[in-house]
Amino acid sequence: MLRIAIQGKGRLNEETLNLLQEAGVKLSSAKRTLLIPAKTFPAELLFLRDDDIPQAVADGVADVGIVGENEFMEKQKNAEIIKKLGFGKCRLSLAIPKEEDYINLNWFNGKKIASSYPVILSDFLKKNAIKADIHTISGSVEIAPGIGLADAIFDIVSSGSTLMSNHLKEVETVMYSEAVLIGNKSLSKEKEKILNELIFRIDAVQTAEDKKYILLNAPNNVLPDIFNILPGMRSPTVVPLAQEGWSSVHSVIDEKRFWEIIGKLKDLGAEGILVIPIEKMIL
Ligand code: PRT
Ligand code: ZN
Repeated sequence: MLRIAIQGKGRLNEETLNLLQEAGVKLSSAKRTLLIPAKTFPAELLFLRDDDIPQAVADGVADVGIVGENEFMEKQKNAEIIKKLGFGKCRLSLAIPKEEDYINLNWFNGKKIASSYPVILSDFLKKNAIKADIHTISGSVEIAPGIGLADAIFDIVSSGSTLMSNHLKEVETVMYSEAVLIGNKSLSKEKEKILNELIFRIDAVQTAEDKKYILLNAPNNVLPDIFNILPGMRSPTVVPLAQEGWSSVHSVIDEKRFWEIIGKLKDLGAEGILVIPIEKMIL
């Protein structure tokens, strides 16, 4: 049995549950108690505040956890990052009042900076030989300069709209973050085996996410050109159509190259193009 610590409420909760569900780790009960066994996988989910997840994993209260990389870095606990998960993306940045002139980091010398991430911030300041006063607060950091509590802030930024509505501007990005799977450093052989199965499944979900299955009809004389555009996993599948001289081609394409590929296929005379999402993909 593998115990997985996840955020009970908050920004990462829903996407974490979605990812686990797509990986076949479904909950046996919809009721939100602290600990819920999974129905179809030898795991149980422990719902915690994100702040407590790194410690729980380091101490072995949980075997693995899903938490923001920022929170993991801040807490400095003895666990390891196993995998980046591609959601909960944000950055940790320094921001100052909009009207201030800013040339470089020296602006922060002698200033007071409000933050919920004092460890990451002091490490960054030390590396850059800046001497500033860190004022640690646990929430509503962005209002600190406006009420005279600090000269600047160091906080999570996503779209930037919170900074804007508090008349602040982002001047330095210190780290990029996303949700990560972290693990205890000394798992038993049995738990390691379950974890490897979980990683395999998460990989299959993630690989499928940026791929599409494509089907199209094309005249046989343009097939070689179409194969050049559609490499497929090994090579495309080709099925002859009832209509003489035509084939149906099936393949997998990268979401990123989608519009470029579709345009080229149309130019080559492909017809009846179908594009279908892929749920899982095992390479
Ligand atoms: O209750 P618990 O302690 O579990 O949760 P929490 O309130 O401490 O954390 P929560 O749920 O707010 O965030 C969990 C994690 O989500 C963070 O540690 C980040 O890794 C990640 N994340 C991703 C974010 C954001 N994006 C985000 N935009 N966390 C917070 N924000 C906040 C930010 O603090 C700021 O107030 O959103 C505001 C900025 O957003 P923009 O879009 O206006 O720039
Ligand atoms: Zn928290």
